[in-house]
Amino acid sequence: MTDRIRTSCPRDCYDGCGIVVERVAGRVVRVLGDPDHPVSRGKLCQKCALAYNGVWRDPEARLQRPLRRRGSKSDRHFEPISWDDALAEIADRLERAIESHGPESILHAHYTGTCSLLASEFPLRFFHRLGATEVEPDTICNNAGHEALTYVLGTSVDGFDPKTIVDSRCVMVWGANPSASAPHAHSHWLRETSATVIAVDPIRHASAEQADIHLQPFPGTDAALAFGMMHVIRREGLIDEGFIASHTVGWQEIEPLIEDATPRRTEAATGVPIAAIEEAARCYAAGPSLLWLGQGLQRQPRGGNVMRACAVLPAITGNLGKAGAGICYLNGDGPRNIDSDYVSASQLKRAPTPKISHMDLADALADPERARAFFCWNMNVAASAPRQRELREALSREDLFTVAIDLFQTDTADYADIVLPAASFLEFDDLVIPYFHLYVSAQVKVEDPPGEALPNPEIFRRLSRAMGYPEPELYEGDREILDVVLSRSGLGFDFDELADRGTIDPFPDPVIRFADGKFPTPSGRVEIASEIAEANGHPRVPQPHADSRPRDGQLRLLSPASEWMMNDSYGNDANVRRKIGPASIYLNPADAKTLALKDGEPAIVSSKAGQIELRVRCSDIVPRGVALAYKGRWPKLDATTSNVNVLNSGERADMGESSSVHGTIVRIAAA
Ligand SMILES: Nc1nc2c(c(=O)[nH]1)N[C@H]1C(S)=C(S)[C@@H](COP(=O)(O)OP(=O)(O)OC[C@H]3O[C@@H](n4cnc5c(=O)[nH]c(N)nc54)[C@H](O)[C@@H]3O)O[C@H]1N2
Ligand SMILES: Nc1nc2c(c(=O)[nH]1)N[C@H]1C(S)=C(S)[C@@H](COP(=O)(O)OP(=O)(O)OC[C@H]3O[C@@H](n4cnc5c(=O)[nH]c(N)nc54)[C@H](O)[C@@H]3O)O[C@H]1N2
Ligand SMILES: [Mo]
Repeated sequence: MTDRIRTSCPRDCYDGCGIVVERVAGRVVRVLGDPDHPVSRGKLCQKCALAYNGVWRDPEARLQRPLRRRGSKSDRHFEPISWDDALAEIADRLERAIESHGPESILHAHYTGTCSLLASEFPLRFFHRLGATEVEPDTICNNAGHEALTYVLGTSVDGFDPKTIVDSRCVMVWGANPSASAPHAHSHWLRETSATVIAVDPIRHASAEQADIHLQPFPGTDAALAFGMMHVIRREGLIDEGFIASHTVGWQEIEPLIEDATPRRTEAATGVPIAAIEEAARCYAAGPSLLWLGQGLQRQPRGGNVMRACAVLPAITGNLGKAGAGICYLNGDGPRNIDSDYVSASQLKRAPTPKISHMDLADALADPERARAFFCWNMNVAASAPRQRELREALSREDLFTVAIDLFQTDTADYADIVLPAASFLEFDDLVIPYFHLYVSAQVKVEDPPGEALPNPEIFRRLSRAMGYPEPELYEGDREILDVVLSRSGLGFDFDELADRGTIDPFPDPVIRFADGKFPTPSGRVEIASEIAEANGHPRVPQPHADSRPRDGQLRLLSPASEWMMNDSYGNDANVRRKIGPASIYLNPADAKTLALKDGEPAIVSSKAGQIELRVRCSDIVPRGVALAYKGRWPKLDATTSNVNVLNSGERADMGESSSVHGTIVRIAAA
């Protein structure tokens, strides 16, 4: 007998697809896109279709039992142990670390390996109670953008409702690549609109190719480009003076900088032709216009400044607070009223949580005084974090007690003392709160986890018990939490109804952000000039800065999302590996020629952080001076036992202690 169950994809992806799982006699046979879901429309993206019908459901590939390391870290030898033994050993080692060096000597790194609510937030209850040092999650991804947009708008998580596109005349996608990172937005939302689509990206990826206008700035020059567009807008009388007067502060302070940002200077700084700057500026200013600021955009040495500069565009053209207009970075819980703070129970903290940046993880873990124990969950730092070589050395410390919690034996798990097997999203109930569309979705259990694997929340309830903690919050059941969250949201449905429908759209009419003209900044207005930014050591207003081009035959390396991988989550799927082929670096044919590199041949790519051998691929989607190598490969599955992050020096962006990985400068020579 075949039955079909609705559930939802909890990956860190803009799309947030609805899923239908087909079971025969209670056994899952296929994982498909939900035909009734407004985003997936019956189709999963190609990578999830492969992985969810491949390695994610392959019990042989999955971790099934807790493991304990035998021998030294370099041996990578593990033996199964019982949950009780694993938990007892962890508790004992944590107690010893607390006694000798305090709870802050226990570090934990986590990110968005799964974004479902309980699996990502509930474990924080344990770490809050413990008093562990948190490796600030967003520093690996998007924290510069969060800080920057908060200066300007007072929030970085109240983006436009994608539904409002019906009233838009222009959609500008700046530094995001939906064709990889939001495949359904690429093939439906952007393809079906009658609005003019402008893509701003150094790479001519499929979304840029499909756009009406593609501006191709050199990486790290976007602030100069935004100023150049503002120059044209002001020169042509297209600014919205009423909006500026009543809803912004700092216009006079930025005007002289805009005056100076002539199209000629902008072209010289960014490489974007004057005619294209003018065409895009006119189209955007006429509006109503949407501005989607990607996360790739801010992974730059001056990424915070870039985001602030771009965020001035909607403010001076009145493209805020009305239908068809707005700016989107990410959407938080926002109007859905999801109380994620309740799920993470910050009241369990006994002192403010000590935090470090991912940019400092390798140094912190290398230091026996700072780090006695390390937990890595929902994350595979040995693949995704900067300074891969130093990080691996630090993880090799025999006296660093390490716990990895994952579905798979990742590169990070290879360094663990104890590996705990986690259940996948198909194996427990949870909530999915997508971060682009304003829907609410159910993650529904369709089968039991393999072997003894457990969902994250249950793992952390057991850890709390092993530590002997008395606080009842640490033991609250999943269903109870889901009920409380949904009832507090006031959205009018419970988990059973949501599970039945898969996804509910609580807002049939597009939500218009800032419709009341109020912004959660100190002045209540859009802060083009920000006193808080100034107090934090930044210029009062964004600057028309452009990074200089690499010299002496060096190139700027971009390592964004691949259409076939989901960060590093699918790097171990055999079919995904076939699609991505050997580890490669894409270059403009003219650069390859200058550097005497041949298509298909190996090259040594080096940066100040390290080096790696990659296969050269010539492609004219990459502009001159730029190199492209996708993130997400599993180091141990390649002959180099490393990936592109061996080149990432971990230098910080200008804000948020955040990654500037797209600012990496490399030299390439034939192997
Ligand atoms: N060079 C370069 N590096 C980058 C980036 C870049 O642009 N360039 N981007 C950065 C960005 S934006 C990000 S977000 C990071 C992402 O880096 P990571 O967070 O390391 O990658 P993910 O693939 O999201 O998730 C990691 C792990 O979570 C596990 N997982 C999935 N579901 C569960 C679960 O339910 N429980 C548990 N315990 N584990 C689970 C997966 O099996 C996977 O091993 O990488 C960063 N690294
Ligand atoms: N298939 C797939 N989807 C994913 C992910 C994945 O790994 N694979 N990862 C998920 C995660 S964690 C995140 S954070 C998002 C990220 O998704 P996006 O927001 O799309 O960000 P990136 O993929 O890092 O980069 C997007 C684009 O930014 C461009 N870019 C780089 N530097 C600059 C610059 O200086 N200026 C401009 N204008 N553009 C620049 C890159 O060329 C790239 O095309 O995607 C999510 N979705
Ligand atoms: Mo990310």
